Amino acid sequence: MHPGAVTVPTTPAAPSETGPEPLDAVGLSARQPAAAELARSAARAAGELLAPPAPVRLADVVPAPELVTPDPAADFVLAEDAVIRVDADRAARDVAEQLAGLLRPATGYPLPVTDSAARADGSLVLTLTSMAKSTDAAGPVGAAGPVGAAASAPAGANADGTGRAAAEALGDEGYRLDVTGAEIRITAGSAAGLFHGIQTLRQLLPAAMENATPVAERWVVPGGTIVDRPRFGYRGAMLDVARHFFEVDDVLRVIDHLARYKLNHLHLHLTDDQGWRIAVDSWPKLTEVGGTTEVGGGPGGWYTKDDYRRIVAYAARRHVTVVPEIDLPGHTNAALVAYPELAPGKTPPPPYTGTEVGFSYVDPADERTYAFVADVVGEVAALTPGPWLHLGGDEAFKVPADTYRGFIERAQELVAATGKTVIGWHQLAPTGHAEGRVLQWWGTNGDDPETADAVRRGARVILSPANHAYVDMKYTPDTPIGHDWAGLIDVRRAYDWDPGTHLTGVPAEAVLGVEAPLWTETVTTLAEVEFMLFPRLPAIAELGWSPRSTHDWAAFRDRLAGHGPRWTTAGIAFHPAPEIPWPATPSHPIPTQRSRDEAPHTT
Ligand code: TNX
Repeated sequence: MHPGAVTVPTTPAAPSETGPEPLDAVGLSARQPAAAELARSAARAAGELLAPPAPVRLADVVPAPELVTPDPAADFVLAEDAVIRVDADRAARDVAEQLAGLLRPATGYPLPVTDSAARADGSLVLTLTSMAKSTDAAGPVGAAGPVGAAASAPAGANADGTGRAAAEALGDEGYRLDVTGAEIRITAGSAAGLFHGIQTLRQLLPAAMENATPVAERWVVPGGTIVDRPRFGYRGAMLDVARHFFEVDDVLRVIDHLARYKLNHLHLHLTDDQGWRIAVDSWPKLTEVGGTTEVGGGPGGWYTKDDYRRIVAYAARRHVTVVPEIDLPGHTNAALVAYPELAPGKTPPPPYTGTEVGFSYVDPADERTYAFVADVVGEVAALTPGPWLHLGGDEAFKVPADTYRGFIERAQELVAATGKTVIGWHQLAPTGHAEGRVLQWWGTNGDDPETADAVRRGARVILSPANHAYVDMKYTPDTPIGHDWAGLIDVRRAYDWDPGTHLTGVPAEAVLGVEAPLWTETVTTLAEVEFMLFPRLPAIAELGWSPRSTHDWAAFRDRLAGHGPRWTTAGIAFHPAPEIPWPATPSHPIPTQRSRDEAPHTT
């Protein structure tokens, strides 16, 4: 019996709690508890009965889970001697290690990760069970994920948490979380599902969990069951590292932010007029020359191949797939500065550090351009474990429509030859279909016959409507950074739309998912990146993950409010949007040992 149980123990305490006892005066064995031990157990149990409820409610998770069944009588309290038990499966074990890594800093507990076959008497147990064979983030996560209405049946229907059928109902990314007084158990059919499950668990612990060093806290998790899986297979954010360059460590931190909210794709906008950010061995001047500029005249920068490998590996461990974008044929001034032979007039343009768009393009009439495209997409594809390669295709204003079509169709073939699947901005729509291709919608009117037609020809769509999902837009007129060409986007505007019905003629089945792009013309530091992402990123994440039946602004607003103190504790910058009822003071003051012993728990 562990200290988190709420029933008075009727069986003797496990020997490991107190150590073996000698026979007492009347000859009772160590297995029969002495009066003092019984009294201790009873006091502990009474303490738990009187214990305050968990400060977080089981339903407070963002994105909203598919099915939540609270059991207030079954709260779990993490104790110092808890262990994390896990299947022998390598990928599941890695998730368990990551859970330990999340829990150890603030609790200061050792939380050893052990084999699930090993008995752990007297300890609290977190069990991660991968019932089906684990999959890796390197696989075609987005392509294979549940799409649109396909995921609408309630996962809880046959998810009994023990059988293969249950694992199958959870799909590629679903999980089941059972919290009882005795243990926390996360069950999934894949390592990705387990990973999403630990993100949920993290949110159910007190906000003090986000501390980087040990704090005194009652580490209570609300009792009950969550059965959860995503609505859409592709849930992402884009970081424009071309307008302003961001160092590898900044990108890794953004990946952590994605993972927290169960986003599974990071789209990197690697090239634009103002800078080329990914090393290409066969065209070295792309970075050596094209990488040294950025908006506003700063030094720029670029990723070596090892830098990029570090990013994709870090992402893969967090079940995030990196989508590299090489923007073509427009947005290419930096490449033209490096290689004037690619420019239409063969004369080098001046480096560009402004914020206009639409003036540059690689020469579609020169064969050398296609050798360039083949080399670049070949090298980038070889570095990228995920299934996607984003070709850009936006705002090539100076390229006539027919020429544009010919260029894109050849470029699509060159991508296909690398084994990757094309994603492109929705300007690709009028060009010929390529097997599996995906169009990323960034318009503002919800009605685009060309995109609807491309969908009829087999394309799928990622929704990034600029007037809802563009997190480079200002929140309010006085937001110090950001654009407003697509309007102001407060949290409600980011949240209140439906990817399943947003685009006329694009049914939910054709929607691969959602993405929040962050363009960085005005964004120069990690803190500014976070300020633009939070709290809008969790809003977009919820649209991508949660069943439509959970959509409710008032409920979202209240759930989101509890995340403010978490971000503050974790040192994440955010916009304290006035429409969110943030707790006035830290929602959960960190008690001293004394106040924990004497005062009721405040929330
Ligand atoms: C439009 S969206 C662009 C980008 C800009 C962005 C600024 C898209 C595909 N192209 O080049 O950075 O607006 O909001």
